[in-house]
Amino acid sequence: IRYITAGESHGPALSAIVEGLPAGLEVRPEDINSELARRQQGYGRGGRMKIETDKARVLSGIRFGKTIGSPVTLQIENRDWENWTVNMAQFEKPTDEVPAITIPRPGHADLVGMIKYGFEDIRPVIERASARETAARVAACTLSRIFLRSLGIQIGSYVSAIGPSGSDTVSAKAGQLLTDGADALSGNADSSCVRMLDKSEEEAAVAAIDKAKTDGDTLGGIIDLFITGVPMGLGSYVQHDRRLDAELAAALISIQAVKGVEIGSAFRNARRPGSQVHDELFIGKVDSPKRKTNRAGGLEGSMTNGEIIHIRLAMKPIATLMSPLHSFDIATLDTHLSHIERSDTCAVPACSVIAEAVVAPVIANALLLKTGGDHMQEISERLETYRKEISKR
Ligand code: EPS
Repeated sequence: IRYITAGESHGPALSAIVEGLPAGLEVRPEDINSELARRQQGYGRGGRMKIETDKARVLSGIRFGKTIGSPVTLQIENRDWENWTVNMAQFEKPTDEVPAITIPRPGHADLVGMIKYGFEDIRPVIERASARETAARVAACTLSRIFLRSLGIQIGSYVSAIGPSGSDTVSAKAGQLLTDGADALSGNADSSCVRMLDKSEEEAAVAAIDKAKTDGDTLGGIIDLFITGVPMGLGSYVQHDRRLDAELAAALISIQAVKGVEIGSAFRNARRPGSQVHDELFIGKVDSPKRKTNRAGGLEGSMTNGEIIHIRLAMKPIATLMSPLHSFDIATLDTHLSHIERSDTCAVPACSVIAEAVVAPVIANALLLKTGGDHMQEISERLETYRKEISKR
């Protein structure tokens, strides 16, 4: 399964083409649109989310509610486009001069992007570097997520820290919720405006976001992501490009503003002796291997080991500050405070929804490499056979 997105933040629409989905997968528009709605949520979002109500239009690849094996085309209209038809005109030259943006924002793609692509105006960089692109990614990746869910594999997350608020350890509540699958965890997190599990941490996060907004500042945070129901043996240690931990990390780092990925408790593990790190093996009730800890995050030798996959992500604060940082005007070379573009104070809750989405095609591909198959029935039969086989060992 591969996918590609297109679209500018203030262009007419965002699009995605998803190729390689098996035939016979049941898809309902609401399954995609509910994920798009989740991506728009979160305390600390800016004005854009009041304008948009993202919905994906399916232009190919689905017939009578099921995939047909051919590429799926998805399109999400940008409602804000009607306010940008002059500034973002594709062919007509505007009658009045559209002022160029020439003061790059530190931490954004602006400076390098304009030099690299030879622009005298930062606008084209802003348009495509914008995290608005993740709406198309969520729509595209949700198809893989639906595929996985139909095979008993669920992806969920919660926000463990926003700025100074929150915690550094996995919440005990998350552990309890995960026994019912990762959907239960995400469902619970969705009831919080910052997707946190602890009410007092939520209050601290809301207060921190309010303060950042008043200060014209922004806040990043930490997200804990889990995948449940994954059989052991996906991925491989035999070649660098088949290592599943590497592929998961790459998918997550590709999300705008995600700067760190930790598998299991990797950073804490690094400071402890091996005897306190590795998850000891025991024989379980049905003679299958069991671990009492999961510090490896469900991945050993770059393969799934049958435990819950656990990944932690660090999102940096958004680079557009309403109290701007020091920069310079690239046209005049005068020092100047950086450009202000409408933005969010905090988008960590949205980022957690995006993270849930982008790992789905990675796991789906690893699963399809194991089972093969072009339609849902043969894939689910083969997976069932494989699950039975490994449960005997
Ligand atoms: C976003 C849409 C953008 C920003 C945000 C994410 O909309 P606009 O550029 O029209 O305000 O709100 O993008 C950024 C924070 C960024 O740095 O690009 C969205 O749909 O998620």
